[in-house]
Amino acid sequence: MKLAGIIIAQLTPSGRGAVASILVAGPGTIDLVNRIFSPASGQPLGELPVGRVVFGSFQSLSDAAEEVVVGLHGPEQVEIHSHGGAFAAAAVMNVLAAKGAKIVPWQQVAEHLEPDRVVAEARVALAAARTEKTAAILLGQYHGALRKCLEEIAAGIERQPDNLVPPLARLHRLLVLAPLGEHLTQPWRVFIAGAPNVGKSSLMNALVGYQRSIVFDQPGTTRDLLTAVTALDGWPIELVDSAGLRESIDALEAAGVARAAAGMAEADLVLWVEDATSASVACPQLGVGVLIVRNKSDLLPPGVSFTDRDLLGVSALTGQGLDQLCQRIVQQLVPTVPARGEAVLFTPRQEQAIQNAVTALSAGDSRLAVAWLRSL
Ligand SMILES: Nc1nc2c(ncn2[C@@H]2O[C@H](COP(=O)(O)OP(=O)(O)OP(=O)(O)O)[C@@H](O)[C@H]2O)c(=O)[nH]1
Ligand SMILES: [Mg+2]
Repeated sequence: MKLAGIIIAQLTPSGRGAVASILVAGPGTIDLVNRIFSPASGQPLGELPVGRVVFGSFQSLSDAAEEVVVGLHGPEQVEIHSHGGAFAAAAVMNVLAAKGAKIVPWQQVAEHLEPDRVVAEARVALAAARTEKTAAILLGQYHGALRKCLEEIAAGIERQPDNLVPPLARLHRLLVLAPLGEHLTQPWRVFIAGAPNVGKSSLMNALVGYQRSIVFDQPGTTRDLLTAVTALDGWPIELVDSAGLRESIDALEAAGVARAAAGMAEADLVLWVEDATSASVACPQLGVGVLIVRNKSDLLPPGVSFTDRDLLGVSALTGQGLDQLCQRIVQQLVPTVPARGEAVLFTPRQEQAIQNAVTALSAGDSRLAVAWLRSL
């Protein structure tokens, strides 16, 4: 996309670092940087070929000279590498902004400089991927898996407008994987709920591997919602521990119970924890998936086990059954895994466009379907 003015963005994350990298791009970039950058060699940037890296000093607003390295990326694009940390980078960016350039978030730079919008979105999404597995899928999209798939479907429709079964099947497959695609950058939310004292916090701690929640032998210990992010089989998962559900006259506990009840309905999956040594407590009706977990199964007499496959016997204390529980959580959240290199939709915008293409195709409007596919 052609830029109307000069933009500046910090490419390195904020925080401590040895070097901060700042991108400057747009018409007049070289002239602007020349006005404030003095190369040690004395040769102005405009006289140097693209690809050159130049050391010199940068005149900041406080008139102090910052030492920087400038890389010439193109006729209208340079990268300035200053000392790391927020202060030095801000000094460089502020002087450029004072001369008319616009500071933008790095995500916008990706959109401006990357001609393919899907690839630009993949680049932004990649930075938010928390596991190797999710990053690998997004990397596939960055390298063109989704773009190629969309183009093949569009070309297939144009070639054979009377045979819409194969393109519809491919579009449906994209939509099947779309919920997973959205979780490549956002962990699934797994809510641990149940009656007081059944071992919800103990289960949370056992699953994350450290003492995130307070465990106590009295009911009503956990009040607020407590979260911890972990990965199960390489999929990012946010676990939420909550107050035990019961009628309480204690206003503080009642507030926690209300939060728990509201949070359950917004989760991707609820682990409904019960005490294996006591009678079951029915899980409230929810519009989300529920796994019933019978905790404290270490206290059951030897030989007693759960025959119902929908009940999972575990012990947060001994770790018994936790592997199976993790497997069931993953099966429930990720029922379909993309093949290696397969196209995956990963933003709501992409999913909406594909849904529109399916609607158009189902109504027999193949031209509109192709337009939706190429709009991405
Ligand atoms: N034997 C046994 N005891 C357990 C197990 N899990 C938890 N407990 C005990 O049960 C008691 C309650 O555990 P918590 O994890 O605090 O229970 P909770 O459901 O979070 O309780 P609230 O926050 O009060 O609702 C503690 O004394 C734990 O040590 C288990 O698997 N086996
Ligand atoms: Mg608790």
